[in-house]
Amino acid sequence: MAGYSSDNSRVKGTIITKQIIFGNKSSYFGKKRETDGHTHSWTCYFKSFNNEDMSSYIKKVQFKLHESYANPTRVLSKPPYEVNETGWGEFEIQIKVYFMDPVERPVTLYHLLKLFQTEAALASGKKNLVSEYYDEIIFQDPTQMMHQCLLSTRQIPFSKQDTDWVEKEQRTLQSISIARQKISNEISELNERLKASKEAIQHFQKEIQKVEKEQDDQIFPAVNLTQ
Ligand code: V91
Repeated sequence: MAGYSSDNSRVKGTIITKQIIFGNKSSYFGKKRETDGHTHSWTCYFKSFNNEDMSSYIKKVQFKLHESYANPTRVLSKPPYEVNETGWGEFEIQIKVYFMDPVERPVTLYHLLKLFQTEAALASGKKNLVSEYYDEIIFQDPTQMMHQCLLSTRQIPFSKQDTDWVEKEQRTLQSISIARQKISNEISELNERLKASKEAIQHFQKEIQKVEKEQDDQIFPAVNLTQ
């Protein structure tokens, strides 16, 4: 069949995996805004993990914000798939991804918007926060049309803001290694204290036995058979 407008045939035995990132970044104003009480600006986003242009196979991405927002359903039909907003609190955002092939079921993701820094991050003066998650969308036996769309993606050049995952992995592995060493040292120290305590217990048990024996001897002196 020419074209695929009415061709629902599937590419059997084919699995295509797309690596994705979704989440939000946020930044504190520094104070509560007088006009509306808003305290943070934030961006909720959906993007590829490996910087590919997803518009070849994604029709639109729908973000459903809290109903108190004006026009809570925000639809993006081209990248960047993101919503820029301001607010004062954290709530769940529904992200629904629609594909070029209408036969393909949309994928729904949920993200809890994060605005507030942890105590430690706040103390070290961090202003910007990122809360994002990795996932994979797996297309099994896609239709001819979807197969074409999935394989015709272009690479977007990396921007300065993008996370350097190789560097992040190295830093994470290093921090895990330091934590392991620290825990290992703590275990050694505790084992030494345990050993010392066991020896002290043994020492005192011997001491108790000695005192008990002395008391016993006072009541029942040993009989001298040589007399
Ligand atoms: C939370 C609504 C700015 C409640 C407890 C929020 C909407 C829903 C939120 C928000 C929950 C929009 C408006 C008029 C003025 C813990 N905005 N839910 N501003 N988290 O920030 O915060 S926050 S409507």
